[in-house]
Amino acid sequence: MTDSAQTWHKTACMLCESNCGVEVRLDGRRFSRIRGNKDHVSSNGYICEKALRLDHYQNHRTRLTTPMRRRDDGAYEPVSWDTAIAEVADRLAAVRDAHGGASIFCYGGGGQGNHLGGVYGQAVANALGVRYRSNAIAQEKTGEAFVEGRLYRAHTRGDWEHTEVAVFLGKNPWNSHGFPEARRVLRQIANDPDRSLVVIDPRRTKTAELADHFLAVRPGTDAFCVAALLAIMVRDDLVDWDFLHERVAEIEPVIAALARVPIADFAQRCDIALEQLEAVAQRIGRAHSVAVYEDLGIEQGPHSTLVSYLQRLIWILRGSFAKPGGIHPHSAIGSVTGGGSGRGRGGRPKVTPVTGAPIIAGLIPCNSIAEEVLTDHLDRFRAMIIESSNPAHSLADSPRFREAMAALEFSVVIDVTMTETARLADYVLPAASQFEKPEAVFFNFEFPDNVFYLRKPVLDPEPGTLAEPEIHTRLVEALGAYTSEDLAPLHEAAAQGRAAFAAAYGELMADRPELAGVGAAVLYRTLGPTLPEGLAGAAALWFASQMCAAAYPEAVARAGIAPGEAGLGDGLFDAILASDDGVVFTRHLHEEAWDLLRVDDAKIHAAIPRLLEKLDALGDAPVDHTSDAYPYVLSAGERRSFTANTIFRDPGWRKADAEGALAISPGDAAALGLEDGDRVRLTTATGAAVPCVLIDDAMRSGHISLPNGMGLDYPDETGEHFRVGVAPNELTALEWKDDIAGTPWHKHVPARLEPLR
Ligand SMILES: Nc1nc2c(c(=O)[nH]1)N[C@H]1C(S)=C(S)[C@@H](COP(=O)(O)OP(=O)(O)OC[C@H]3O[C@@H](n4cnc5c(=O)[nH]c(N)nc54)[C@H](O)[C@@H]3O)O[C@H]1N2
Ligand SMILES: Nc1nc2c(c(=O)[nH]1)N[C@H]1C(S)=C(S)[C@@H](COP(=O)(O)OP(=O)(O)OC[C@H]3O[C@@H](n4cnc5c(=O)[nH]c(N)nc54)[C@H](O)[C@@H]3O)O[C@H]1N2
Ligand code: SF4
Ligand SMILES: [Mo]
Repeated sequence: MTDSAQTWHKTACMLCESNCGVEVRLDGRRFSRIRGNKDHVSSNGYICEKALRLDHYQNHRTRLTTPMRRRDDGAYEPVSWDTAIAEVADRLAAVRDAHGGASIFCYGGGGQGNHLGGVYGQAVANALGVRYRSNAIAQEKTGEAFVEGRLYRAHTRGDWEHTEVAVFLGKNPWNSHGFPEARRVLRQIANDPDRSLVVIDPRRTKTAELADHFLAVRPGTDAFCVAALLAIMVRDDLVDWDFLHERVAEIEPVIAALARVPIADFAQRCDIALEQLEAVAQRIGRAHSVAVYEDLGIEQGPHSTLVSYLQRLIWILRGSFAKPGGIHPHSAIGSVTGGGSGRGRGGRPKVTPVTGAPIIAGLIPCNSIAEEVLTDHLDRFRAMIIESSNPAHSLADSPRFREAMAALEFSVVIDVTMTETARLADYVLPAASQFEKPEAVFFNFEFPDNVFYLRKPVLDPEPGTLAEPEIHTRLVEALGAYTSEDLAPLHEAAAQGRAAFAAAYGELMADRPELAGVGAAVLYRTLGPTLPEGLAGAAALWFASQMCAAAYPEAVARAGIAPGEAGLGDGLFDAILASDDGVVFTRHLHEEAWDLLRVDDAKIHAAIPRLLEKLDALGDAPVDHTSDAYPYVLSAGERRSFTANTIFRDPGWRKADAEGALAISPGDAAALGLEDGDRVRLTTATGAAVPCVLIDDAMRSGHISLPNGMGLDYPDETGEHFRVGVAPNELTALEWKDDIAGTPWHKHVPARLEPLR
């Protein structure tokens, strides 16, 4: 073997939000070996089985290597980059000129491992006057954002490493991870007699098997379950009154509402024994700290925003905040929500233009997107820019989304491969892969030490592809946002050093405030060329670092960051560029958590009247939405060992569960005369499929489950396309959604099963 084949290159796994540090060895452009990076600042060498398969992302049969333009007959033809950029810019400008920037909708901008491109995509959006955008977060976390916006105006996370009682609510970290070294942490809690693991899930997941308390809730009834738990805590005085008096405003109406909860009735509705709920309440009630992690199991089901609220009351009642083992807000270096959108005249829109759906965290609800297109309303969306996302597969009711894309005047997709969505677009622009450019995520949610990792390219871009910073900057320039004369002073200043550059950049933005919106492109063109080779795409982080240092100067300094030529933010940027293993960018003290809440009185505002009304009305709500025609509850899209959204397209990456079987309880299978491996007809109100069956005694009777990310088209050796497994959103519907946040009920789809024999 040559030396280069022996070299380990540091990067990250981008299959889930944990982004564990990995090292890869190359054989040409193939990843010949992969291992965890022991020096990585947050993952410390930890990886799961999926990371070992990353070569299936980097090397496969459907990598795009040239821009594509759709012809009138629907087929795609390759075009040059110059043609593609000029035509895409012209077509977008034409839609803007005819109908305004608000008629152009942006979707995506990042996935599980790549958020840097999205910063530059925002520059294109700003150049066009785009006002509406969304991404996958608006089909999971906007209910949470609604609640946290009212309680304390911050995003929070739990301290899983230290908490005494960890509660996982509709979250299966054994499979889905989501925090550093998830499996190690789960095992540690499970093995420690002084700590407890509580799991609330209808399925006895791997996480549930480790639990001290497993509440096998009836699907869709978590609101009853958590309300009963809270009511027991109030009834039995398991509440930290000192904390409530000192740190919480408006607690009285909350306590009063909880005192009205009919505990025994609610326990029955969620199908959990009263004694079990009491035992959990007692355990939480005597704990020094408790932290709750909610995820898709409740976010994509009935009453989801209400449950997001109720679960937070658990740790609020216990005062488990701003201390080790508790819940904490965190610093940020960038944002994955719509923070930057909707600038300009009239401020940020609060509802969508056609259906008036609520915009939360700057994102329009995913279930409303197609309806904002398929109408003759004058303010409908007429064009879409989609990046790093596969909404024709991942949004509810795929047929409706396909219809919406067909109705657009113009669409462009930026992706590494010809996805289900790309195949509906007018133009497809091929991006360099995540291992061929600098990348980073803004999923930086740790406290008191928060970490950021800029990964450097392992390979040169695949010929024919460009990295997103270059693609977007070319689009911004084709749209005429600035001229090369505008940038000349910055080029000169950049040659003199960072201090001169900072001064010149500040001057330009003061003179030409309209350029602030395309600042990322300006930085890429001017600061980018002065950065180490291959890292020009990191230029926008220079600005993000300044903002971060300005927001948390003491915490950045405490993290050991020394000021650079142009101040502390400049020093932070250099530290990020220099590190191969990630950096701690802020180090807070626990009591400073209160300063991170964006409320004037540094208090938690416990009462959310709209949700307290819902709590009072809960007794009248049905326990589920099944019927004689659709007697099962289908979880359409659970995370398994071998699912990774739609990041891998080659089905050959799976070592197990190749087809993505439909999991069903032994009793239900027997009643239908089904055996393992049988095919069954699965029907919902919107679609039907014929999955194979996996009989699994971890399933509750009446609950069935399909994995996410399946049903992608992929060519065999002859070029013939085939599809493995069920695409879940052929089975879901736009109307099944939360009435506050508009998040879909992917985990609660009424369904029918019919044996084929
Ligand atoms: N292996 C793998 N890991 C991933 C991903 C992946 O594709 N594959 N995707 C990543 C992404 S994008 C995300 S958002 C996260 C999601 O991570 P999770 O939310 O943990 O993933 P899910 O398996 O979809 O749902 C979690 C649990 O909800 C349960 N559930 C279903 N219905 C109900 C209910 O009514 N009540 C309750 N309490 N629970 C219910 C399911 O049984 C399941 O165990 O995972 C990330 N990690
Ligand atoms: N029924 C059902 N639907 C669901 C879910 C469910 O549980 N059930 N889960 C939902 C959730 S939580 C999520 S997060 C979404 C995920 O769904 P999406 O947000 O659509 O994202 P991914 O499937 O992760 O797709 C990532 C895309 O990025 C592309 N890509 C990879 N690398 C690059 C790159 O470097 N540059 C560019 N430009 N593109 C790149 C990939 O090819 C792929 O097309 O699905 C949601 N949909
Ligand atoms: S899939 Fe997630 S947990 Fe597994 S190695 Fe990749 S980033 Fe880490
Ligand atoms: Mo997600």
